[in-house]
Amino acid sequence: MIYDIEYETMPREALEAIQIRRLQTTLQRVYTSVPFYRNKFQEANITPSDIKTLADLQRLPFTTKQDLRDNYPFNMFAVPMDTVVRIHASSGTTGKPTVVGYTARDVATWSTLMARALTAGGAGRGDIVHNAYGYGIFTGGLGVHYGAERLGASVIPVSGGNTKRQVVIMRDFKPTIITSTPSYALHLAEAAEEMGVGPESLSFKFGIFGAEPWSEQMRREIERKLDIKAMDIYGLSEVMGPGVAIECHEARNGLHIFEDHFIPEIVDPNTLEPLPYGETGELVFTSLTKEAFPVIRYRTRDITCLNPEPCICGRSHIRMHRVTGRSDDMLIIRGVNVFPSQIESVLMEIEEVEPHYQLVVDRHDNLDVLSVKVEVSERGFSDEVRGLQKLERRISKNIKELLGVSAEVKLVEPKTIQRSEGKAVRVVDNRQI
Ligand code: DLL
Repeated sequence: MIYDIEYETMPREALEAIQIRRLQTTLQRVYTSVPFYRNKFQEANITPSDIKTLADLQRLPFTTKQDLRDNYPFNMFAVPMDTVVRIHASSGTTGKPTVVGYTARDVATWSTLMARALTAGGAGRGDIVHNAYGYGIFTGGLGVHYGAERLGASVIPVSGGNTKRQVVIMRDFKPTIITSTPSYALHLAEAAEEMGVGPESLSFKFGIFGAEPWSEQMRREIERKLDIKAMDIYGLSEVMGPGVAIECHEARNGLHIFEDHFIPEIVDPNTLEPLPYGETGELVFTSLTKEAFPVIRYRTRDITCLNPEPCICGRSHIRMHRVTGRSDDMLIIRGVNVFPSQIESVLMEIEEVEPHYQLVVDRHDNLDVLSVKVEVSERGFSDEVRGLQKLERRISKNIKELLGVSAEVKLVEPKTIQRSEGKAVRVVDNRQI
């Protein structure tokens, strides 16, 4: 099934005609309404009317996460606040998260694109969607929710956590579609097994998983444990939220990017030169229909490649390979985006510790576990054990409050964290995904 047959199967030429028209409208919008973009364009000596073809897009400057932070909270908005009906923010950042806004029309567009995505992932009217993405300032919960309602499915807004209750709901309400991060899906499957609720007592047909990297092996494990077909869904708050791209359940070979709303490019993350189809590099997006928060050549930092080959499902939209990594050091811990520098800034506020630390990420029972090893200063070290435990708890609480992730803090003796001659090894990621 294809939700929006006209747009999703549109021949290339017609699609590109729509893209250039929408791109020009977007450029006019940001040029007149967002000082940041106007200044950037002026520095590059470009006005929106210079962009006449899609190839001209490459003349425009890039936008980075730092640019969004510099314009915190609302200076990137292209509409007056009284037309903004929703605000989300990127998960888990200190002081300055990246804040995104939506007009009523943006929410409607997002819902439609999510309805498209859920359809591509196997859902339809009459399905019951167990939506275990977190509800709140994270875009996952509400994004999927609105899309499922738009589709005419029934949504269970179960959100993340309270796993045992989720298993009871899964058994009793008989949901047919599950949406969550892939790691939480596995955790749920195992919790169900422990409670004696095997796949034969469940009714899931399809699962639509994303918000963090996962592998083909993980897909097979989830499929086996829940007896479903699992699809990969991609998105990011800055570009919209979930529903920027999704695998179709027919081919499950690359994620279709909804190109009538977003133009993807792949660039070399070091030189920023555009790369041809098939080559792996950093994914860059320009939005074509967003009103409140348009983005021009936004550097996602996600590493992937594009495949323009036609797909057996009939959709004409280009496919991106699953995301294989990042061109920065961002970690995703239980769906929360965390930069090591943010943990560092929490540690630096604490007098009794040294700026020598290491983050260790493991996966236990399919849930990410973050430990922070940090050296106590000589002065702090002479403290008694109880004092040290108290300090660990205090640091852990600060990390939770500022970043939204739980971390087990381990204080270690001065000078025990290995020094490096080059870049310090700040992160040890033991997750096998
Ligand atoms: O994670 C939006 C989302 C919600 C996508 C639910 C899919 C499902 P952010 O919190 O802004 O938004 O995080 C965006 O998460 O740049 C990627 O690094 C990563 N990411 C998202 N989807 C995938 C995926 C949401 N399918 C960041 N595979 C992105 C790998 C993903 N990484």
